[in-house]
Amino acid sequence: MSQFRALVGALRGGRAGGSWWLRGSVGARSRCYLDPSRGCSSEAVPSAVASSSSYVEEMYFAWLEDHKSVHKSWDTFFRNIQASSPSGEAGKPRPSALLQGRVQSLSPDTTEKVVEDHLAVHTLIRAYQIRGHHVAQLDPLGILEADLDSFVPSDLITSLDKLGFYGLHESDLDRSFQLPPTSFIGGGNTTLPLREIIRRLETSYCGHIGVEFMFINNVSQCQWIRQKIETPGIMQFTNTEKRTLLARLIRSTRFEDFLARKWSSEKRFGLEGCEVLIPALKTIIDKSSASGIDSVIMGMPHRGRLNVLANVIRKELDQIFCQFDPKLEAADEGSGDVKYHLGMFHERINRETDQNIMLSLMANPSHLEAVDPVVQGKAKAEQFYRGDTEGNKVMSILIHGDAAFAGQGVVYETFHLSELPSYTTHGTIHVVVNNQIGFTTDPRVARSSPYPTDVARVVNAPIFHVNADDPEAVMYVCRVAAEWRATFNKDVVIDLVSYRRFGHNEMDEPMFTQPLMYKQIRRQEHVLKKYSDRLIAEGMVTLQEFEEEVAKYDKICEEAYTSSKDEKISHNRHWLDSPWPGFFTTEGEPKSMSCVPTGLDEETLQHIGQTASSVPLEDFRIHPGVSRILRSRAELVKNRQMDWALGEYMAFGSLLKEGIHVRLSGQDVERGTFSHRHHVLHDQEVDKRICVPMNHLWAHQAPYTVCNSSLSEYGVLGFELGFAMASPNALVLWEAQFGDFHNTAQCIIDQFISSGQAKWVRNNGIVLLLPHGMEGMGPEHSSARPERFLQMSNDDPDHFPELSGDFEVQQLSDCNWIVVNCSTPANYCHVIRRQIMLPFRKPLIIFTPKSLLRHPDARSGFDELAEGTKFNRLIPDQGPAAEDPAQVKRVIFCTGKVYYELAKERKQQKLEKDVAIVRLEQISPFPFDLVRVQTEKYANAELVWCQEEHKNMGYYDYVRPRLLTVVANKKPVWYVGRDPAAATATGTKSTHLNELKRFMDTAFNLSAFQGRNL
Ligand SMILES: Cc1ncc(C[n+]2csc(CCOP(=O)(O)OP(=O)(O)O)c2C)c(N)n1
Ligand SMILES: [Mg+2]
Repeated sequence: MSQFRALVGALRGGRAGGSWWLRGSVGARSRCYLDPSRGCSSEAVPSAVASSSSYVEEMYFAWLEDHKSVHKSWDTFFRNIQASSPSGEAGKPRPSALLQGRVQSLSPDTTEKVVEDHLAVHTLIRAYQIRGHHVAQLDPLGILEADLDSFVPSDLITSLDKLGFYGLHESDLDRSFQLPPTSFIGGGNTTLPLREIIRRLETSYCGHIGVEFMFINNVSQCQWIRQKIETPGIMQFTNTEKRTLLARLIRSTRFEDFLARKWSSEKRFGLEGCEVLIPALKTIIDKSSASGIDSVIMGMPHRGRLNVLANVIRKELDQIFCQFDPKLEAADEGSGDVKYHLGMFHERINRETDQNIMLSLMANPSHLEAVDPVVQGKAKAEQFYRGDTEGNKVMSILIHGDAAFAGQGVVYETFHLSELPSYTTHGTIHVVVNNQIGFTTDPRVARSSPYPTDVARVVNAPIFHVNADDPEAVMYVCRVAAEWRATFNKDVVIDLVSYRRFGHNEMDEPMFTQPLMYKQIRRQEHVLKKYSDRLIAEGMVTLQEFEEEVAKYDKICEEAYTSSKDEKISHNRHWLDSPWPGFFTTEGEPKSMSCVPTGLDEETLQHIGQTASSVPLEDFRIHPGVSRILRSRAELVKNRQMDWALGEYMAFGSLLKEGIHVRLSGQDVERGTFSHRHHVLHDQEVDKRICVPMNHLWAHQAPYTVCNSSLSEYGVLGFELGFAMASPNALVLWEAQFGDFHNTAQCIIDQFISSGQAKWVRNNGIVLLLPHGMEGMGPEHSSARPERFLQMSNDDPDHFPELSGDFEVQQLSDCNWIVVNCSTPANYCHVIRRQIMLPFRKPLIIFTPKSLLRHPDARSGFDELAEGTKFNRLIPDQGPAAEDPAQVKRVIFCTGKVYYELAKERKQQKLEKDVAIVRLEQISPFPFDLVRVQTEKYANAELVWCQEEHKNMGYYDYVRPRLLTVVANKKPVWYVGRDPAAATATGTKSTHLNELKRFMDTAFNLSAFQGRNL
C-alpha cells in the first residue's frame, strides 16, 4: 500500500512518500492518452505521470472536450471526482482548480479515497483470479476440500466484514468502479458496482469450476483464460449439446450398471462416481477434431478403462464382454493380459464433425503412469512421420488417477519432456479422475501438495478443477481445454473432482477404511439422475424420451452380451494398439524367416567414412580437438579401418541411405558421454550454429535425429519405446549415460520391453545402448547389470533346440529380446543393421564399450563389413589354438571387453597353443549351434566361462546351464572371474587391479581346476 499512498500524495501535489520516480518522467510525456503503444500508460489512474498537475490539466481539458479521448481509467477518475464534489456542483466542469495546478483543491481526501478504492477493487479482482479456486465448490460430496485445506483466503469476500481488508465498507457496495483491462467480468460494461463485481467473481471463480492459472508467466495466455472464465454468460449450451451430453452420460452409466449386473464379482475397476469421464473425453475429441486433429493417442489406468474402450474408442461390446468368460481361449502365442490392460486402435467418423478420426488407447501394465511417456513417444513419432510439426493433426490425451498423478515421479519426468524440441507433442490434455482416494488411502496422507495436479504447474499448464457432478461445467472445461491446446499447443489439466462409489475394485469394502465418506456416498444421488431430472425440469427432454434412450442402450448391451457367448477364442491381435500395415502378412505373421546379409559395398563405406571425417558446411569453424578427431577418422578411413564411432557411423549412415529414419536419444548422446561420437558439430564462433554431418550423406536419405535428452531414464526410455512403436521402418536407439542408470527405468524394461510382445502381441525394435565394463570406476559407472536382462530372456537353458531352417532368425523370432556384447566395431555395425533387416522387430540390448572405444586392438577392417558379410553371433579363436584344436587344453568362453585382457595375458604367458578363446557376441538367445561347433572342435579341452563381473552378476548364471546343455552335462563348466559381491564393483583402483590379476592368473593356470569336483 505504501506505493499507492505515495502515488496519491503525488496526485495531491505533495511530496508524500518521497516518490521522486513519479516526478521524474513527466516532462517526456506528450499528449496521447489512449494509445498504449505510443508509450502512454494503459493502466488505470495509478501511473508515474499522474503526479504532474500540468499533465492532469491537459488530460482534463481533453476529457472535457470528449470523454472518450482519454483512457477509460481517467474517464472514471474525472467522473468520480465530479460525482463526489459538493452538491450543486455535481455535473459541472470545474476547470479552474485544475487549470491553476491545484489538484489538491479538488477535495484531496476525496481524490485519495477514489484512487485507493479503485486500487483496492483491482486487487480484489486479482485475488479472486489467483485464489478463487480455494473456495470453489468442487467436491460433489461436500465433505472434502479439493485442496486439502479448509482455510478461506482472507482477501476473498466471503462475508461483508472482509471488505475491511481492502479499506472498503458495506456502503461502497453500490459504488461503481472502473474495471481493469485484466478482467472480463464486465462483459460490455467498463464499470460495475462493487456488489456486482464480487458476485460475478464468485460466479466465475468459486462455483463448480476452480481454475489455477495465475502462475502462468505469459500475459496473453492469462488473458485468454480470464476471457473464457469471466465473460458473463459464456458457459452456454445449445439444446442439442445438452441432449448429446445426456445421451453420453446414459451410455457411460448404463455400461457400468450392465457389467455390475452381469459380472457382479468380477474385477473391472468401475467408473461409478465419475461417469462424466466418458462425455468429457468425447467432448475433448469432438472439439479437437473440429480444429483439425485426426489422430488421438490415449493412455489411461484401470479406472473406467472398459467404459472408455466401449464408449470412446468404440470397441465392439461383444469383444469386451467375452473377455469376462473364464473359458475363453487365446488364439495367439504369448501370455496375453487382463482385460483392463489391453489396448485398442480404431478409425471412425466423428459424428459431431463428420471428420475421420483415429483413436488409439495404448496397452499398459498395472504400473500406474508408466504408459505416460510411451504415449508421448508414439504421438511424437506419428507427428514426425506425418510432417505434423505443430501438432495440428496428432495429439495425445493422458488420463490419470489422483493418487498416482501426485505420487508417481514419471509424471514429472513426462511433463518435463513436454516442451523440449525433440520430445514435445505440442500439448497434451491431461484428465485426472480425482475420486479423492487411492485404493484405501486418503489424499491427506497421499500427497504433500494441495491438489493432486500441482505437478503440472512446473510447465505452466493451466489447471481446471471441476465438480464432476456438474456435467455442463465439466463439458465447458473440456471445451476450453481443447481450445487451449489448439491455440497455444501447450499442456493443460482437467481435474475431475469426483468420488468412487464402490471399493477400489468390486470386491473391496471401502467402509473398513473410509466409513464416513462412504456413508455420504451411499446417500449421494447419481449424476445421471440429477442431470436428467434437471433437463426434464427445463423441458429439454421428456421423461419418456429419457427412458427410451436408456432402454435403447440397455438393449444394445443385451444383444452384444448374447453374441459374446459365441466367442470361444480371443485374438490378442484384435487388441493391437499400433498396427503396422504392410509389414506383416494379413495374418500378422512375418513375411519370411530369413535375413539378408548386412554387409556394405566399398563405395558406401568410403562415402560414409569421408562424411564422418569432414564438416559438410562451408565456413564452419569447429573446435581444434574435434578437428583432431576428424583427422584421425580420415586416417582410419584411408587405411580402410574403423573404430567404434566409425562402425556406428557406418550402421546409421547406411540405414539412412536405405530410407530408414534413425533416432538416437539419451543424455549427452550428441557428443557422446565419452566424447567419441561428435554427431553434432558446433560452430565455435556463431552461437547455436550446428551441423549434423549424418544429415548430409545423400540427397534422398531418411532424416537422422540425434537429441540430448533431459536427465531422465524412466521418462525418456518410455518415450523412445513409444516412438519405436509407430513404425517398423525406423531405428530408434536410447543410450544410457552409463549402463547402470537404466535401473531407474526398470519398469519400462520389465513391463514393456521384455514382456510387451508376449502380453500385447506388439513387436518393438527399440535398441538400448548400455555402456558397460569393469574399469575401476567404482560401484556405479561399471556394470549395466547384464544378469538382469539375461534372467528375463525366455530361451530354455535346458533344451538344445532343433536346428532347422534359418536357425538364427527362427531363434530371434522366438525370443523376447536380443542381448549382445560386441567386441568389434564391425560386429556392432552388423547387429544394428540386422535389427532392421529382420522380418520382425525385437528389442535389442547392446552392452557397449568405454575403454574399447579407443583401444587400438578394438578396430575392424572394411573387409569385415564388406558385401556378403554378416553379424557374427560368436567369434571363434583364429590363432594357433584353432589350427591344432586337439592340443588345446582349455577353451575359455567369454564376451565383450575381457576378451582383450585375456588375449593379452595369453600372449604374455605364451599359451596361445594351449588355450583357445571364444567370444560370445550374441549372448541371448544363446547361439547353441555355434557353441556346439566349438565344444566339439576342442573336444579335449576344459570348458571355462570367464567374465570380469562378480560371480553372482554378469553372464555366468545364464551361460553355465546352456553350456552344460550343449555338452549334454558331460563336462563341467568352470568359472573364472570376480568372487560374488553385493556391489557391482570396488571403489578402490588397487583392489580392482588385484582382482583382475587374480582372475587372469586363474584363467591361465592350467591346473587350477584339477582334482576339483563341481
Ligand atoms: C506403480 C504402482 N504402484 C502401486 C500400484 C497398486 N495400485 C493400484 S491402484 C492403486 C491406487 C490408485 O489410486 P488412484 O491413482 O487415485 O486411482 P483410482 O484407483 O482411485 O482411480 C494402487 C496403489 C500400481 N498399480 N502401480
Ligand atoms: Mg483415486
